[in-house]
Amino acid sequence: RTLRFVTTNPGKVREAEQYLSDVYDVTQHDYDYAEIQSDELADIAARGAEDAYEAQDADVPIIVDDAGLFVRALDGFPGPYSSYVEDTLGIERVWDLAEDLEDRRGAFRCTVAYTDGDVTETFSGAVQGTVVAPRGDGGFGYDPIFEHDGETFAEMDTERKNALSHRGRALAKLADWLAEREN
Ligand code: ITT
Ligand code: NA
Repeated sequence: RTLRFVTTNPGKVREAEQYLSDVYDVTQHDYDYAEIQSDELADIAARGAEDAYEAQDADVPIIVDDAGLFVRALDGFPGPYSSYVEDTLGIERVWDLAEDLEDRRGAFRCTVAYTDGDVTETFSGAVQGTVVAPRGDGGFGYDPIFEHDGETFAEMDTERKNALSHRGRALAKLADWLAEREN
């Protein structure tokens, strides 16, 4: 069985495969869904999944993943704008902003939306951490500046990051839900 993962980010696909590949063939699917303006990752992901489902000329289940880094003392910035901020400022300059803060705590949040055309369901996960100067060359995105328990996510391998991460938690819920529906 195939699951189409609508994303431009191969790092996300790699992480999803670890949870889903015993049952599903997870394939990266190109579809430029219009991201609705919302502060809620779940709304953005669910609408994106439904749009992508409608747009394909097949009836393959779709997943979409919307994620972001939320820095507490910056009122949750960059949050839903994380992708834009990574592309424009870059993570080095996000660190520059955070460096001056007394409280550098933040969280990664992720929502994975699944739809099979009949049912749409969202699964969320979060992980707390601290924004630090960049370290490590694994992972992707903000991983080098996000430290959890003394290690940045970029210093961890995929398996270890998944065991702790926002996405890993959301994917674990999705995998459980899919397994339950099979029975
Ligand atoms: P798609 O929308 O095509 O899936 P994207 O990378 O733009 O790819 P998001 O909008 O969900 O995905 O990501 C928002 C930003 O957060 C983007 O800059 C990502 O690099 C970053 N991000 C998401 N998950 C992350 C993770 O696990 N570790 C580090 N950065 C992450
Ligand atoms: Na995006």
